[in-house]
Amino acid sequence: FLALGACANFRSAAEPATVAPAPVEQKRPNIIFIMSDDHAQTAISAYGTRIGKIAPTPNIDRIARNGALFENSYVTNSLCGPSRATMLTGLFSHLHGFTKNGQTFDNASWNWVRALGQSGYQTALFGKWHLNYSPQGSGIDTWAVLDDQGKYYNPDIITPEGKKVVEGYATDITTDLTLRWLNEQRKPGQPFVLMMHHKAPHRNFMPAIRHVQKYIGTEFPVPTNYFDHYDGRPAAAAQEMTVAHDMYEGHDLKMTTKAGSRELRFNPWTDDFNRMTEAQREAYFGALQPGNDAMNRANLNEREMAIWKYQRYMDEYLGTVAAVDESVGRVLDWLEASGEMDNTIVVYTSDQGFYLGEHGWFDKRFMYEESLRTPFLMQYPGHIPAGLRVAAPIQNIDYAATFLDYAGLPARKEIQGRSLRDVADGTPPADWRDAIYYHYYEYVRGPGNHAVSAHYGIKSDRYKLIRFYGHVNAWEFYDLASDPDEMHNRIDDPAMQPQIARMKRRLTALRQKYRDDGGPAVTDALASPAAIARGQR
Ligand code: SGN
Ligand code: CA
Repeated sequence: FLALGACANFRSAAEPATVAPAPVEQKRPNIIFIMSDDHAQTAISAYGTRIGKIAPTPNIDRIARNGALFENSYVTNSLCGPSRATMLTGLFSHLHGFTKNGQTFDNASWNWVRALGQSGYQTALFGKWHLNYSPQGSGIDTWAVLDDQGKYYNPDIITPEGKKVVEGYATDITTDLTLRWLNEQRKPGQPFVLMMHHKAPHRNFMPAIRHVQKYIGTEFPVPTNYFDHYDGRPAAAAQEMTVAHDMYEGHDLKMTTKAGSRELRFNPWTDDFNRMTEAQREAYFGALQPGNDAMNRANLNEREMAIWKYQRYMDEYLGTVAAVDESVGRVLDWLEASGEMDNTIVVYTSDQGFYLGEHGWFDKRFMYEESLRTPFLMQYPGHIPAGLRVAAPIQNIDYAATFLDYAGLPARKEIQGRSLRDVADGTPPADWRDAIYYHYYEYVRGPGNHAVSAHYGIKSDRYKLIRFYGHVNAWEFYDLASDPDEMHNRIDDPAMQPQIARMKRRLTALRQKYRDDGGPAVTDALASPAAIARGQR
């Protein structure tokens, strides 16, 4: 299409009648970038995880069958806004400037979607944005986004025309907008970037009516470290994110005050339920009532209650994942039916991982495995081998470079990540990274936040070294080969000192490579006043 256009422009009257045929131009692939919010790898069956076996995600798994599953996919800062800004720009948080939620992303910043748009792609975004009020000015042609974090039921949707309530369930509304764009607004024949970004399964974990009952009665295995005491791990001990004590019993777990009642326990943000229609409320809370009544009658002790909450958490979290999985299925079905499958890259990812009871937690933020990891699956038939499992460590700084590469655009030197193209071909370059760098900044106590101290660190194929600073000042060191659940901080273990020294040197080198001088230097003594002052800035 582009080649023909170019020919037509250059043809002049003086040109001879016989023109050598233009070289066949490689068709530029469409890109469908699907992202959910807080979807743990542990809740995707293609990852072969304990939860995935019980609550399968057959449609997300289709992407792994058609293409590649990235076994070692990580974020750079396990929080929504920073992660999204990183995906758009290919930069670590300190360089795009969005280090904590609530900061403002400058929509005028360079982003890969605008770059593809300027090169002839149509671009569209539906669902969660959460970088600021709207994508206005970001260079995305067509968009309709959830307001702020987004509501599960009857959400406010922001478009260039303003904000209005749309009746229905957020995941379905986002999918409907996506399919309507594909069917009615897209210009066939022109490549496109389409972003479908779900709110689910983010807190407060509300499944669609059709899925509220889906996992009730299923017994999920309680993680072996659910009753973690955080011995030797002061930062882990200082958090406020346990399922047992920090989840809001009304808002998150929809627990009632007594048998026979629909009155909710602690529920500070009433709008989530008040905005439901009477029919939605009846169906939703009606489905939960037998479980709530039984719990209220059972007079559970503390340990039993902690386990009851874990089971309710899984019912609700995985219930919301069910609609996300259906959504992915609808988009893949569309690709099959439209004949666009072979010319489309489909990515499924999340803005970060999430704790599903490991260490007793929900939420994310920490550099521990479950929230450092994020799902990443990518298909491109004929280009990415079907069923490939990629072991090379990747990070969300890589996405921008990847899409530029697949779209045939020049690499952008400012980008800190690398194109995944060779990795996804099954032939990772010899100089691919062998360790990843991470930096988390947001320390906030109080309702809805989780009091996780700022920290940075390095993960190699075997070891993880973390420096907490600001609120808690501490080093942690894990040997993931012998301690995959990160229960034993070996920082003071004499046998580990040579490894720790080596990892500190590698960490310093990564901080230099990524130009991050935020927080204390690796060599700063733990409690030095200068280090603490730097950590707090
Ligand atoms: C809200 C949640 C927190 C969550 C943050 C960040 N509280 O504040 O539990 O950590 O979002 O999530 S809530 O009670 O308001 O749901 S993020 O995905 O946007 O980073
Ligand atoms: Ca998130």
